[in-house]
Amino acid sequence: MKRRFRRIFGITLLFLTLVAAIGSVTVLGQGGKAQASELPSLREIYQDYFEIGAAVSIAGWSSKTFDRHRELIEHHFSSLTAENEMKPEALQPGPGNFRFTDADRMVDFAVEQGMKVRGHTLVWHAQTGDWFFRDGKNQLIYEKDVITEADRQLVIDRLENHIEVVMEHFGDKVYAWDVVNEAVSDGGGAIHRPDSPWFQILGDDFMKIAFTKAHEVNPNVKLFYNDYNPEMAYKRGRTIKMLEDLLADGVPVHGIGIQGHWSVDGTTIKEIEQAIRMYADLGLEIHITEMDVGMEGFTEEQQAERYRELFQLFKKHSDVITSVTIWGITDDASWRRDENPLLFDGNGEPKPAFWALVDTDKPWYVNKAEYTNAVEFFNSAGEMVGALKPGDYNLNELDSLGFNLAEVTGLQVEKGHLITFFEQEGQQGTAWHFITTEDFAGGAMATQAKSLSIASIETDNIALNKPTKANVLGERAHRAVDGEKISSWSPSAEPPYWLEVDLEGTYLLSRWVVRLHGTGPLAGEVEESPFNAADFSLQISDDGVNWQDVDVVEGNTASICDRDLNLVKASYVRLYVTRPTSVDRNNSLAVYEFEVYGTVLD
Ligand code: 9MR
Repeated sequence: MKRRFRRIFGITLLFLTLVAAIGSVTVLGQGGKAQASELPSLREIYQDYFEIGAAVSIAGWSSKTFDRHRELIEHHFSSLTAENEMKPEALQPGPGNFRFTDADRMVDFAVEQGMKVRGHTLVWHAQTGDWFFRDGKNQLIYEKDVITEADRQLVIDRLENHIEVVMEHFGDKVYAWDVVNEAVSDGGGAIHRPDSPWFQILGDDFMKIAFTKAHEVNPNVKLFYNDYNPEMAYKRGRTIKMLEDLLADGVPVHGIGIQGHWSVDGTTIKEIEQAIRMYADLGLEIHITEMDVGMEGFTEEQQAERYRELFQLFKKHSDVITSVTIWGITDDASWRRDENPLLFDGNGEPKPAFWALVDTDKPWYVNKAEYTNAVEFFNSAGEMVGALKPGDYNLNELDSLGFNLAEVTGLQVEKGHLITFFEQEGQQGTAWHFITTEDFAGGAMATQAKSLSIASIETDNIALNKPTKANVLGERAHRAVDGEKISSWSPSAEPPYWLEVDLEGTYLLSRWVVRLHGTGPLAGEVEESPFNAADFSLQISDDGVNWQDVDVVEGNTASICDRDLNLVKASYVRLYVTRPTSVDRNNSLAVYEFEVYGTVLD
């Protein structure tokens, strides 16, 4: 069959020279770069859920994303935070020496664009001039053996004055302030971090003083306590205790800012969700204030998946999460630039992570293809000469072509998509499918195809309840495809063991999952176990006789093995296990479920 594809596709592209630049045929300029305003707008997508914000840098000494990426900022965000320009060091570098120029530029722009502004931050141990903490003799008060009442009062006056001048300057243009940033300790028994000069001089009173003053200056403004890791079990007990005490004391704290400097793995969704519930139970509003997801050796696709699951969580809790801010615009200007943690690359181009947020119900590549292209056509020089979005096309309707398909020698199909050429118009008759350029020789379709369609691939579990065979314990093999995660196929003899599924049709396979020993009730549903199958492979066949490996797993200990496939065609699949556990001489295999995802071809 594959050989026939090749022959047919030798003529396909000649035929496609008739395709016209109407409907969703896109003709792209050099490099195929899209304007920011042509992308779906995150601001519109999230308007019914929460404010979607970005941190921008404005000042000459910083990365100036505010000026460099104005179009992206306008298009995607409904809220802005100054990455550095509203910190004490920037606004009041010396006593009474207030500098608002940089921050004002951003605030004026936000007002013009109908955006909200989060103020960051009034009181912090970092990026704060040490003049705040010096006495009349220029001595650092927190280094003194004895801190007098006069010392304390001096620092309180400076704190209150800073809050007053800054909040009065911005007025209601700043609707929420991070009043205090990062006050909670990372370890030890104490609640407050010991290295904060505010704490060293004023003890925990500084929190109450700051929030009370801020509320007095502008009662319209929402007042936040902002920190890193307050969602994590190690830190949230202390954070909750601190906030509970403040609230019990009548201190006007309205919300918690969870910074959200995350990575692709690490803090689980469950842990974050628990924290969201706990803070909401205190009656606090929740802002995600500084989100970024470092890649740290993971792929852009994995990063996109993580952004997707985090935003799914935020949407689920959008009754209490009222704002989500991404800490920067482009990777090159991020404070974590080595980890490329943001939605746009250094050229301002959207990454998979951006596409993941466009619709969190779908994988990023499906979103991307719907808005840009699912198939790109290349000439022999490797230049893109045109592109098509998902849809159905009758070839003879597409005249006045914007690009010449006669010169097309290759195509690139977006992950999770399939281009199918049909013998007849209206997507009828014999069909020929492509998923990679590998099989695509160009040209040969001209005499045969009259229509084409481009679609994203459904991913049903196509092994579910299909006929099974196995070399050992065959009468129980069906338990691995019955959709029940408590029944298993559990051969215990001499490996190799194999279990075969007749798919009863021809499919393109995109993913396979095996739920092993550790997923079972007896093992206690653990994530890892040496009793999980160690070495095994997925094999495919056209006839149930001749088999070939398409994916090989070695040294596995995970309880769930979940792997993507580079779309392969098969009518039969087989799980082939050569090492049933990682434990010497233990040959007991347990497969609770063997799932294969794909789309029907015939
Ligand atoms: O992103 C900010 C970076 O440009 C500054 O150099 C740095 C200085 O401390 O502060 C960064 O922003 C921090 C934020 O204000 C508070 N939470 C942690 C952020 C990342 O360090």
